[in-house]
Amino acid sequence: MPLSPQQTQQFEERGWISPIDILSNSEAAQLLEQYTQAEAEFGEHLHSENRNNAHLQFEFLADIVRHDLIIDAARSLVGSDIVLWSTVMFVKEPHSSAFVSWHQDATYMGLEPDNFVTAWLALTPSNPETGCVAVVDGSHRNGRAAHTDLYEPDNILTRGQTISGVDISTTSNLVLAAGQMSLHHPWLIHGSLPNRSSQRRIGLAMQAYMGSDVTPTRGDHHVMHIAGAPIRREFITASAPTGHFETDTATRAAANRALSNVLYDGAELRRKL
Ligand SMILES: O=C(O)CCC(=O)C(=O)O
Repeated sequence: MPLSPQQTQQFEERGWISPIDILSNSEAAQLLEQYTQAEAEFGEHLHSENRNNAHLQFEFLADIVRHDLIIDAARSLVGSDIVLWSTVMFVKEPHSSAFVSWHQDATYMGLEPDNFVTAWLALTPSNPETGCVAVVDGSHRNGRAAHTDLYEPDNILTRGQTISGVDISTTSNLVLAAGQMSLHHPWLIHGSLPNRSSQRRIGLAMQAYMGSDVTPTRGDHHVMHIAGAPIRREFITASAPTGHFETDTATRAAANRALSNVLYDGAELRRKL
């Protein structure tokens, strides 16, 4: 179902929409079960230093990123020709100090113009206790903010890129039940606090669904086709998983290498991705 006019207006004015129902309770439980099983079986391919682009290796995640309701929502914002740039599994273990510093997604992505949107799907409840995503309402309208790379060990972001001076008392929490999704604008300032609960907080960030006018400003970009016109030649096609483990591992590894080069462009240090 496309977004309503009220939802698209909220996106324009506030930079986010939440919550949006995507999966039923039983579908969400099944997705969590599939993810947990994949972690147990293929631990080397799904852990805190290997959490990018898992949708290129695991079919159940490739199916989710092409879920009709998610595509409909993305289409309402970026148009009908859509590719997916990458995904990140944002996992916070119970009572862990992992956090995400205040940042804007578009800062390090090497893409222009900003006709793209991040979708964040909750596999487990995401709320203030579990460390949900919080946003600075309307901050996307102020353009690019200065970031400093802090590389704190508990910061989940690659370079620990941080916008200073965000007053947490003014942020809005995007509270989601498992199976619900939020959408945020590439210039919206957002982050998240540690998980103080006794359950895992797991989200799949589809980062980002891009419209047909978006082009790279630097680096190689491996993208998956989602809807409409074929992938343009400015991008490298990342095929959906084939079910052949070696092929899918290689596809994901190539995409992650290119992604790492883009995200760390100009950085003094590199962490493992
Ligand atoms: O999962 C989180 O806590 C942060 C997610 C995030 O930064 C993003 O989806 O862009």
